[in-house]
Amino acid sequence: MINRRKFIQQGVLGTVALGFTNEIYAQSAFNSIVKTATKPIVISTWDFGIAANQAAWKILKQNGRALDAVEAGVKVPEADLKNVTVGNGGYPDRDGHVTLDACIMDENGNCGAVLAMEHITHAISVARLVMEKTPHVMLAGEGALQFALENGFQKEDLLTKESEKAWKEWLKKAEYKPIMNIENQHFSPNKLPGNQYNHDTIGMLALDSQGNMSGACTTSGMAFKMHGRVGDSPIIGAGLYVDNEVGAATSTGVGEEVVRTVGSFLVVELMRQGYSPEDACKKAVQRIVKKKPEKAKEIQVGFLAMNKQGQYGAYALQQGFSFAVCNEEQQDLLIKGKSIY
Ligand code: SD4
Repeated sequence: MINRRKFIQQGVLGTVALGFTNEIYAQSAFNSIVKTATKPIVISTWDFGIAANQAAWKILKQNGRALDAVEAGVKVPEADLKNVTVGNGGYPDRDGHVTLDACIMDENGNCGAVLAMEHITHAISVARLVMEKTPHVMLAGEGALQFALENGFQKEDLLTKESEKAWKEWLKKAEYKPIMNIENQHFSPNKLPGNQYNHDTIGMLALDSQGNMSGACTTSGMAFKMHGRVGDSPIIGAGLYVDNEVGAATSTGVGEEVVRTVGSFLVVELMRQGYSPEDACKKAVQRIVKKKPEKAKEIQVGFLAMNKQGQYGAYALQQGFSFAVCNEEQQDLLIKGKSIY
């Protein structure tokens, strides 16, 4: 009760200090109080987030650390051979190499990433080791693989028969030209009817019972991309950002546009200004539309965010974005993200 009163007072002071209308701040303060009760909580992008959240939940429900939860969670789609957009079995680049991008960030602002790394299923675990065992934040390509092998990971062939077949089909007509947004146009494994768009990077955000937040993001990136292409997913601030004082955000979709707007950092900074997670995601999506109105109609970008109180939200450019939520009350909630178009 003491905490609750204190929070409301801070909310009112915040209203004055930040210059927001009472209505906006009162609304978010109210929601925040309600959501505080849901801690611990984990959320993640797309339908496959449900299974990933379950793995994270096993750790969170035993009062485990959010960092351990997000790593365990995203390892599920990384290991799923049927998933052609994350980890082992992901579609290759135009030269037939499966190259993985991943990053992780903890409650203390520590972070690690691997870029365009080949031959290791659990890119997220290598990213975590970069964070914990090196003085660096990012390792790329051969260097990332070398580091993984030095730390006990085994070299694997990540190109499945199915992915190889899809790549060879693509080569027949594509003239070796990568297509932006290709998941939507030709090869989405979960192709949606009508004008709905789909992408499939997993971004996961967790708030643990200690009140600490962490996030993880992992992908095989855009299918049939140029060799060496890196998207938003392993870039701290673009594909993922965590600020334990404010909240966390992650992204999915055409990474180039997310990098251009430093999307996840933008979402967290908007939450710092007092926007709810959903409104912060919407503002970030609107920024992309404003900068490139023509392009924005053609591509998908989605943001997912959670604030320090466990309040969450998402927004996408196009229809079709979904995210999964897991806490004590609801184990496998799937929410359809709102969208601009
Ligand atoms: C990227 N954002 O590499 C990632 C992957 C993605 O559909 O979501 N692709 O741009």
